[in-house]
Amino acid sequence: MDRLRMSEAMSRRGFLGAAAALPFVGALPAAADQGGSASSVPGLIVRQKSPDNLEGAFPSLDGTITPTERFFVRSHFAVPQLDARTWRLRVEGAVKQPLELSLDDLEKLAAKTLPATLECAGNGRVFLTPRPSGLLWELGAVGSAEWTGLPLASVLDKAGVADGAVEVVLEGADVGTVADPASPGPIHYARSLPLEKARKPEVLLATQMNGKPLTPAHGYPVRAVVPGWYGMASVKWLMRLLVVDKPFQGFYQTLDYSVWKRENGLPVLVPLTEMEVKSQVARPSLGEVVPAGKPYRVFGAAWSGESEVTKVEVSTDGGKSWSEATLLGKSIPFTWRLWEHSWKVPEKGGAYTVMARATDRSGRVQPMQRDSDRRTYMISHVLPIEVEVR
Ligand SMILES: Nc1nc2c(c(=O)[nH]1)N[C@H]1C(S)=C(S)[C@@H](COP(=O)(O)O)O[C@H]1N2
Ligand SMILES: [Mo]
Repeated sequence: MDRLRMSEAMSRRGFLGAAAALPFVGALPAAADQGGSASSVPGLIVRQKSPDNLEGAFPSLDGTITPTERFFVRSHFAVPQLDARTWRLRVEGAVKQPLELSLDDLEKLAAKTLPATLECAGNGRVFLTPRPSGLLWELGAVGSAEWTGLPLASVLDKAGVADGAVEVVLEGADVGTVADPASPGPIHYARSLPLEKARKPEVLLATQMNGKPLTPAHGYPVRAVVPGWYGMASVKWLMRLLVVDKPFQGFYQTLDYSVWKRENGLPVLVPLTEMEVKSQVARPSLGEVVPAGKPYRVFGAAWSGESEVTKVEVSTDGGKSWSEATLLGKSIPFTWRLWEHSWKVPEKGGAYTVMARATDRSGRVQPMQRDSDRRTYMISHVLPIEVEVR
Protein backbone atom coordinates (compact mmCIF):
# COMPACT_ATOMS: atom_id res chain seq x y z
CA MET A 1 0.00 0.00 0.00
CA ASP A 2 1.39 3.41 -0.82
CA ARG A 3 1.66 6.20 1.73
CA LEU A 4 -1.30 8.14 0.39
CA ARG A 5 -3.71 5.23 0.66
CA MET A 6 -2.23 4.35 4.01
CA SER A 7 -2.95 7.75 5.50
CA GLU A 8 -6.40 7.73 3.94
CA ALA A 9 -6.95 4.37 5.61
CA MET A 10 -5.89 5.72 8.95
CA SER A 11 -7.96 8.88 8.89
CA ARG A 12 -11.06 7.02 7.73
CA ARG A 13 -10.40 4.48 10.40
CA GLY A 14 -10.46 7.14 13.05
CA PHE A 15 -13.66 8.52 11.54
CA LEU A 16 -15.36 5.14 11.52
CA GLY A 17 -14.78 4.63 15.21
CA ALA A 18 -16.63 1.45 16.08
CA ALA A 19 -16.01 -0.02 12.65
CA ALA A 20 -12.28 0.06 13.36
CA ALA A 21 -12.20 -3.73 13.37
CA LEU A 22 -12.34 -3.44 9.56
CA PRO A 23 -8.72 -2.55 9.06
CA PHE A 24 -8.76 -2.02 5.32
CA VAL A 25 -12.07 -0.32 4.98
CA GLY A 26 -10.85 2.99 3.59
CA ALA A 27 -7.88 1.77 1.66
CA LEU A 28 -9.41 -1.06 -0.31
CA PRO A 29 -12.73 -0.04 -1.76
CA ALA A 30 -13.01 -3.16 -3.90
CA ALA A 31 -13.13 -5.30 -0.79
CA ALA A 32 -15.78 -3.18 0.85
CA ASP A 33 -17.78 -2.96 -2.38
CA GLN A 34 -18.29 -6.69 -2.65
CA GLY A 35 -21.67 -6.45 -1.05
CA GLY A 36 -23.78 -5.76 1.93
CA SER A 37 -23.23 -3.36 4.75
CA ALA A 38 -20.54 -4.39 7.13
CA SER A 39 -22.79 -3.97 10.12
CA SER A 40 -25.57 -6.35 9.08
CA VAL A 41 -24.02 -9.42 10.74
CA PRO A 42 -22.71 -8.58 14.22
CA GLY A 43 -19.19 -9.86 14.79
CA LEU A 44 -18.60 -10.65 11.11
CA ILE A 45 -17.63 -8.62 8.05
CA VAL A 46 -19.85 -9.13 5.02
CA ARG A 47 -17.73 -9.87 1.94
CA GLN A 48 -20.68 -11.06 -0.13
CA LYS A 49 -24.45 -11.29 0.31
CA SER A 50 -26.49 -14.21 -1.16
CA PRO A 51 -24.62 -16.44 -0.87
CA ASP A 52 -23.38 -15.03 2.41
CA ASN A 53 -19.62 -14.95 2.69
CA LEU A 54 -18.60 -13.55 6.03
CA GLU A 55 -15.21 -12.79 7.47
CA GLY A 56 -14.19 -12.92 11.12
CA ALA A 57 -12.50 -9.87 12.63
CA PHE A 58 -8.99 -11.22 13.14
CA PRO A 59 -7.86 -8.22 15.24
CA SER A 60 -10.34 -9.29 17.93
CA LEU A 61 -8.61 -12.66 18.38
CA ASP A 62 -8.76 -13.46 22.10
CA GLY A 63 -8.46 -17.20 22.54
CA THR A 64 -7.71 -20.49 20.81
CA ILE A 65 -11.37 -21.24 20.10
CA THR A 66 -13.29 -18.90 17.83
CA PRO A 67 -16.90 -18.48 18.98
CA THR A 68 -19.29 -19.79 16.33
CA GLU A 69 -20.92 -16.33 15.88
CA ARG A 70 -17.49 -14.95 14.96
CA PHE A 71 -16.37 -17.88 12.76
CA PHE A 72 -16.03 -17.01 9.06
CA VAL A 73 -18.52 -18.43 6.57
CA ARG A 74 -17.50 -19.47 3.07
CA SER A 75 -20.37 -20.74 0.92
CA HIS A 76 -20.48 -21.01 -2.87
CA PHE A 77 -24.26 -21.37 -3.07
CA ALA A 78 -27.33 -20.64 -0.93
CA VAL A 79 -27.53 -22.56 2.33
CA PRO A 80 -29.66 -25.67 1.65
CA GLN A 81 -32.56 -26.03 4.08
CA LEU A 82 -32.22 -29.57 5.38
CA ASP A 83 -34.56 -31.37 7.73
CA ALA A 84 -32.64 -33.63 10.12
CA ARG A 85 -35.58 -36.06 10.27
CA THR A 86 -35.58 -36.80 6.56
CA TRP A 87 -31.87 -36.19 5.91
CA ARG A 88 -29.89 -39.23 4.71
CA LEU A 89 -26.25 -39.80 3.89
CA ARG A 90 -25.77 -42.12 0.94
CA VAL A 91 -22.52 -44.10 0.81
CA GLU A 92 -21.97 -45.67 -2.57
CA GLY A 93 -19.62 -46.32 -5.50
CA ALA A 94 -16.72 -48.71 -4.98
CA VAL A 95 -18.04 -50.19 -1.74
CA LYS A 96 -19.09 -53.70 -0.76
CA GLN A 97 -22.30 -52.53 0.91
CA PRO A 98 -23.93 -49.27 -0.18
CA LEU A 99 -25.55 -47.51 2.78
CA GLU A 100 -28.17 -44.93 3.48
CA LEU A 101 -27.67 -43.53 6.95
CA SER A 102 -29.96 -41.33 9.02
CA LEU A 103 -28.70 -38.88 11.61
CA ASP A 104 -29.68 -41.45 14.27
CA ASP A 105 -27.63 -44.13 12.52
CA LEU A 106 -24.60 -41.82 12.49
CA GLU A 107 -25.03 -40.84 16.10
CA LYS A 108 -24.93 -44.53 17.08
CA LEU A 109 -21.31 -44.71 15.91
CA ALA A 110 -18.74 -43.55 18.46
CA ALA A 111 -18.16 -39.81 18.30
CA LYS A 112 -15.16 -37.78 19.37
CA THR A 113 -14.43 -34.12 19.91
CA LEU A 114 -11.32 -32.33 18.69
CA PRO A 115 -10.27 -28.76 18.01
CA ALA A 116 -9.09 -27.86 14.53
CA THR A 117 -8.24 -24.72 12.60
CA LEU A 118 -9.96 -24.14 9.26
CA GLU A 119 -8.40 -21.65 6.90
CA CYS A 120 -9.97 -20.78 3.57
CA ALA A 121 -7.38 -21.19 0.82
CA GLY A 122 -8.13 -17.61 -0.27
CA ASN A 123 -7.56 -16.08 3.16
CA GLY A 124 -5.39 -12.95 2.78
CA ARG A 125 -6.24 -12.52 -0.91
CA VAL A 126 -6.55 -8.74 -0.52
CA PHE A 127 -2.76 -8.63 -0.07
CA LEU A 128 -2.11 -9.96 -3.60
CA THR A 129 -1.03 -7.62 -6.39
CA PRO A 130 -2.47 -7.14 -8.88
CA ARG A 131 -5.72 -7.46 -6.98
CA PRO A 132 -7.26 -10.77 -8.14
CA SER A 133 -10.88 -11.67 -8.70
CA GLY A 134 -12.59 -13.75 -6.06
CA LEU A 135 -13.55 -12.86 -2.52
CA LEU A 136 -11.07 -10.33 -1.16
CA TRP A 137 -10.53 -11.73 2.30
CA GLU A 138 -8.27 -9.87 4.69
CA LEU A 139 -6.99 -11.93 7.66
CA GLY A 140 -10.27 -13.31 8.97
CA ALA A 141 -11.11 -16.28 6.71
CA VAL A 142 -9.61 -18.55 9.35
CA GLY A 143 -10.87 -19.78 12.69
CA SER A 144 -10.54 -22.62 15.19
CA ALA A 145 -13.45 -24.58 16.61
CA GLU A 146 -14.08 -27.71 18.60
CA TRP A 147 -15.75 -30.26 16.35
CA THR A 148 -17.75 -33.30 17.45
CA GLY A 149 -18.54 -36.17 15.16
CA LEU A 150 -17.64 -39.66 14.11
CA PRO A 151 -14.55 -40.53 12.13
CA LEU A 152 -15.21 -40.75 8.39
CA ALA A 153 -13.19 -43.99 8.62
CA SER A 154 -15.93 -45.69 10.64
CA VAL A 155 -18.50 -45.05 7.89
CA LEU A 156 -16.06 -46.23 5.21
CA ASP A 157 -15.44 -49.38 7.24
CA LYS A 158 -19.16 -49.99 7.65
CA ALA A 159 -19.62 -49.82 3.86
CA GLY A 160 -16.41 -51.75 3.13
CA VAL A 161 -14.17 -50.04 0.60
CA ALA A 162 -13.63 -52.17 -2.52
CA ASP A 163 -10.13 -53.13 -3.66
CA GLY A 164 -8.67 -50.65 -6.07
CA ALA A 165 -10.57 -47.62 -4.71
CA VAL A 166 -8.40 -44.51 -4.34
CA GLU A 167 -10.57 -41.61 -3.19
CA VAL A 168 -13.87 -40.71 -1.62
CA VAL A 169 -15.87 -37.83 -3.07
CA LEU A 170 -17.74 -35.78 -0.49
CA GLU A 171 -20.81 -34.15 -1.99
CA GLY A 172 -22.78 -31.30 -0.43
CA ALA A 173 -26.52 -30.72 -0.78
CA ASP A 174 -25.92 -27.13 -1.97
CA VAL A 175 -26.28 -26.57 -5.68
CA GLY A 176 -25.91 -23.76 -8.22
CA THR A 177 -24.49 -22.61 -11.52
CA VAL A 178 -21.11 -20.91 -11.70
CA ALA A 179 -20.56 -18.18 -14.30
CA ASP A 180 -16.78 -17.81 -14.20
CA PRO A 181 -15.35 -20.21 -15.15
CA ALA A 182 -18.66 -21.50 -16.50
CA SER A 183 -19.86 -24.67 -14.83
CA PRO A 184 -21.56 -27.46 -16.80
CA GLY A 185 -25.06 -26.44 -15.69
CA PRO A 186 -26.03 -26.63 -12.02
CA ILE A 187 -23.50 -28.48 -9.86
CA HIS A 188 -23.26 -29.53 -6.27
CA TYR A 189 -20.27 -28.47 -4.20
CA ALA A 190 -18.03 -31.57 -4.08
CA ARG A 191 -14.43 -32.35 -3.19
CA SER A 192 -12.56 -35.63 -2.90
CA LEU A 193 -10.08 -36.93 -0.35
CA PRO A 194 -7.50 -39.63 -1.02
CA LEU A 195 -8.50 -42.66 1.05
CA GLU A 196 -5.24 -42.35 2.94
CA LYS A 197 -6.32 -38.99 4.40
CA ALA A 198 -10.00 -39.96 4.60
CA ARG A 199 -9.09 -42.82 6.95
CA LYS A 200 -7.03 -40.67 9.35
CA PRO A 201 -8.55 -40.63 12.84
CA GLU A 202 -8.86 -36.83 12.85
CA VAL A 203 -11.13 -36.64 9.79
CA LEU A 204 -14.69 -36.31 11.08
CA LEU A 205 -18.26 -36.25 9.92
CA ALA A 206 -19.15 -33.53 12.38
CA THR A 207 -22.59 -32.83 13.81
CA GLN A 208 -21.47 -30.25 16.37
CA MET A 209 -19.33 -27.13 16.45
CA ASN A 210 -18.24 -25.68 19.80
CA GLY A 211 -20.58 -28.01 21.69
CA LYS A 212 -23.78 -27.14 19.78
CA PRO A 213 -25.45 -28.61 16.69
CA LEU A 214 -23.96 -27.13 13.53
CA THR A 215 -25.63 -23.90 12.45
CA PRO A 216 -27.19 -23.87 8.95
CA ALA A 217 -24.33 -21.69 7.64
CA HIS A 218 -21.68 -24.10 8.94
CA GLY A 219 -23.18 -27.25 7.43
CA TYR A 220 -26.19 -28.49 9.42
CA PRO A 221 -26.87 -31.31 9.97
CA VAL A 222 -23.55 -32.98 9.03
CA ARG A 223 -20.31 -31.69 7.53
CA ALA A 224 -16.85 -33.06 7.02
CA VAL A 225 -13.99 -31.62 9.03
CA VAL A 226 -10.59 -32.35 7.50
CA PRO A 227 -8.02 -31.07 10.02
CA GLY A 228 -4.74 -29.88 8.54
CA TRP A 229 -6.18 -29.19 5.09
CA TYR A 230 -7.47 -25.96 3.63
CA GLY A 231 -11.15 -25.29 4.31
CA MET A 232 -12.42 -26.37 0.88
CA ALA A 233 -11.93 -30.03 1.90
CA SER A 234 -14.35 -29.74 4.83
CA VAL A 235 -17.53 -30.23 2.80
CA LYS A 236 -20.68 -28.87 4.47
CA TRP A 237 -24.26 -30.21 4.20
CA LEU A 238 -23.05 -33.68 3.29
CA MET A 239 -25.47 -35.84 1.34
CA ARG A 240 -23.30 -38.41 -0.40
CA LEU A 241 -19.97 -40.18 -0.06
CA LEU A 242 -18.93 -41.69 -3.36
CA VAL A 243 -15.95 -44.04 -3.30
CA VAL A 244 -14.10 -43.93 -6.63
CA ASP A 245 -11.33 -45.91 -8.27
CA LYS A 246 -9.67 -42.99 -10.04
CA PRO A 247 -8.95 -39.41 -8.95
CA PHE A 248 -12.04 -37.19 -9.01
CA GLN A 249 -11.94 -34.42 -11.64
CA GLY A 250 -14.78 -32.19 -10.41
CA PHE A 251 -15.16 -28.44 -10.71
CA TYR A 252 -13.93 -27.59 -7.21
CA GLN A 253 -11.17 -30.16 -7.51
CA THR A 254 -9.60 -29.11 -10.81
CA LEU A 255 -10.76 -25.62 -11.91
CA ASP A 256 -11.25 -24.12 -8.48
CA TYR A 257 -9.00 -24.81 -5.51
CA SER A 258 -6.11 -26.06 -7.60
CA VAL A 259 -2.58 -24.67 -7.96
CA TRP A 260 0.25 -25.08 -10.43
CA LYS A 261 2.89 -27.63 -9.63
CA ARG A 262 6.01 -28.13 -11.73
CA GLU A 263 6.29 -31.75 -12.82
CA ASN A 264 9.24 -32.65 -15.03
CA GLY A 265 9.49 -29.02 -16.02
CA LEU A 266 5.82 -28.73 -16.97
CA PRO A 267 3.29 -26.86 -14.87
CA VAL A 268 0.26 -29.03 -14.06
CA LEU A 269 -2.80 -28.20 -11.97
CA VAL A 270 -3.07 -30.15 -8.74
CA PRO A 271 -5.85 -30.00 -6.13
CA LEU A 272 -5.10 -28.04 -2.97
CA THR A 273 -4.54 -30.17 0.09
CA GLU A 274 -2.61 -29.40 3.28
CA MET A 275 -2.38 -25.93 4.79
CA GLU A 276 0.98 -24.20 4.64
CA VAL A 277 2.82 -22.95 7.71
CA LYS A 278 1.55 -19.45 8.47
CA SER A 279 1.35 -16.83 11.17
CA GLN A 280 -0.83 -13.77 11.30
CA VAL A 281 -0.56 -10.62 13.36
CA ALA A 282 -3.87 -9.82 15.06
CA ARG A 283 -2.60 -6.75 16.92
CA PRO A 284 -1.54 -4.26 15.90
CA SER A 285 -4.08 -4.34 13.11
CA LEU A 286 -3.59 -2.75 9.71
CA GLY A 287 -3.38 1.00 10.01
CA GLU A 288 -3.50 0.98 13.80
CA VAL A 289 -2.01 3.98 15.60
CA VAL A 290 0.57 2.62 18.06
CA PRO A 291 1.61 4.93 20.94
CA ALA A 292 5.28 5.97 20.70
CA GLY A 293 7.79 5.15 23.43
CA LYS A 294 5.75 2.48 25.26
CA PRO A 295 5.88 -1.30 25.19
CA TYR A 296 3.23 -2.85 22.93
CA ARG A 297 2.08 -6.47 23.00
CA VAL A 298 2.22 -7.78 19.45
CA PHE A 299 -0.18 -10.74 19.38
CA GLY A 300 -1.28 -13.29 16.86
CA ALA A 301 -1.75 -16.93 15.88
CA ALA A 302 0.28 -19.44 13.87
CA TRP A 303 -0.65 -22.80 12.38
CA SER A 304 0.75 -25.43 10.09
CA GLY A 305 -1.40 -28.07 8.39
CA GLU A 306 -0.48 -31.49 9.62
CA SER A 307 2.75 -30.35 11.25
CA GLU A 308 3.36 -28.28 14.39
CA VAL A 309 4.51 -24.69 14.79
CA THR A 310 7.88 -24.62 16.56
CA LYS A 311 8.84 -20.96 16.22
CA VAL A 312 7.35 -17.56 15.46
CA GLU A 313 9.57 -14.56 14.81
CA VAL A 314 8.44 -10.95 14.74
CA SER A 315 9.89 -8.01 12.86
CA THR A 316 8.84 -4.43 13.52
CA ASP A 317 11.16 -2.89 10.92
CA GLY A 318 9.78 -4.37 7.73
CA GLY A 319 11.82 -7.57 7.87
CA LYS A 320 15.32 -6.19 8.53
CA SER A 321 15.60 -7.71 12.01
CA TRP A 322 13.65 -10.46 13.75
CA SER A 323 13.10 -11.51 17.36
CA GLU A 324 11.57 -14.68 18.64
CA ALA A 325 8.01 -14.45 19.93
CA THR A 326 6.71 -16.44 22.90
CA LEU A 327 4.43 -19.34 21.99
CA LEU A 328 1.49 -19.36 24.41
CA GLY A 329 -0.27 -22.34 25.97
CA LYS A 330 0.56 -25.74 24.58
CA SER A 331 0.66 -27.20 21.15
CA ILE A 332 -2.63 -28.84 20.07
CA PRO A 333 -2.64 -30.98 16.91
CA PHE A 334 -4.19 -29.30 13.83
CA THR A 335 -4.91 -26.14 15.82
CA TRP A 336 -3.36 -22.71 15.70
CA ARG A 337 -1.07 -21.60 18.49
CA LEU A 338 -1.33 -18.12 19.94
CA TRP A 339 1.87 -16.13 20.40
CA GLU A 340 2.99 -12.74 21.72
CA HIS A 341 5.96 -10.46 21.57
CA SER A 342 6.69 -7.32 23.54
CA TRP A 343 7.67 -4.52 21.16
CA LYS A 344 9.64 -1.65 22.61
CA VAL A 345 8.00 0.96 20.42
CA PRO A 346 10.48 3.68 19.44
CA GLU A 347 10.03 7.33 20.48
CA LYS A 348 10.35 8.31 16.85
CA GLY A 349 6.96 8.43 15.17
CA GLY A 350 6.20 7.41 11.59
CA ALA A 351 5.25 4.42 9.48
CA TYR A 352 6.36 0.99 10.69
CA THR A 353 5.80 -2.46 9.23
CA VAL A 354 5.11 -5.34 11.61
CA MET A 355 5.56 -8.90 10.35
CA ALA A 356 5.43 -12.42 11.76
CA ARG A 357 7.12 -15.51 10.35
CA ALA A 358 6.44 -19.08 11.53
CA THR A 359 8.54 -22.24 11.28
CA ASP A 360 7.18 -25.77 11.73
CA ARG A 361 8.55 -29.09 12.91
CA SER A 362 9.09 -30.30 9.37
CA GLY A 363 11.38 -27.28 8.78
CA ARG A 364 9.02 -25.27 6.61
CA VAL A 365 9.40 -21.50 7.04
CA GLN A 366 7.00 -18.88 5.71
CA PRO A 367 8.49 -17.38 2.55
CA MET A 368 8.96 -13.62 2.21
CA GLN A 369 7.82 -13.61 -1.42
CA ARG A 370 4.58 -14.63 -3.04
CA ASP A 371 4.74 -17.63 -5.41
CA SER A 372 2.50 -16.93 -8.43
CA ASP A 373 2.15 -20.68 -9.13
CA ARG A 374 -0.34 -20.62 -6.29
CA ARG A 375 -2.82 -18.62 -8.39
CA THR A 376 -5.09 -16.88 -5.86
CA TYR A 377 -4.78 -19.51 -3.12
CA MET A 378 -2.38 -20.52 -0.33
CA ILE A 379 -1.46 -16.99 0.67
CA SER A 380 1.15 -17.94 3.23
CA HIS A 381 4.02 -15.57 2.54
CA VAL A 382 4.90 -13.04 5.26
CA LEU A 383 2.25 -10.30 5.22
CA PRO A 384 3.17 -6.68 6.02
CA ILE A 385 1.06 -5.02 8.71
CA GLU A 386 1.62 -1.30 8.24
CA VAL A 387 0.98 0.83 11.30
CA GLU A 388 1.67 4.36 12.43
CA VAL A 389 3.68 5.10 15.53
CA ARG A 390 2.57 8.39 17.01
N1 LIG B 1 -21.10 -27.95 0.63
C1 LIG B 1 -20.17 -27.00 0.74
N2 LIG B 1 -19.13 -27.22 1.54
C2 LIG B 1 -18.16 -26.28 1.68
C3 LIG B 1 -18.20 -25.07 0.95
C4 LIG B 1 -19.33 -24.86 0.11
O1 LIG B 1 -19.47 -23.81 -0.53
N3 LIG B 1 -20.29 -25.85 0.02
N4 LIG B 1 -17.18 -24.16 1.07
C5 LIG B 1 -15.88 -24.73 1.48
C6 LIG B 1 -14.87 -23.74 1.75
S1 LIG B 1 -14.09 -23.06 0.40
C7 LIG B 1 -14.47 -23.44 3.04
S2 LIG B 1 -13.18 -22.40 3.33
C8 LIG B 1 -15.17 -24.03 4.20
C9 LIG B 1 -15.66 -22.93 5.13
O2 LIG B 1 -16.35 -23.47 6.21
P1 LIG B 1 -17.23 -22.51 7.12
O3 LIG B 1 -18.20 -21.78 6.24
O4 LIG B 1 -17.89 -23.37 8.14
O5 LIG B 1 -16.25 -21.55 7.76
O6 LIG B 1 -16.28 -24.82 3.82
C10 LIG B 1 -16.04 -25.64 2.70
N5 LIG B 1 -17.14 -26.54 2.53
MO1 LIG C 1 -12.35 -21.77 1.15
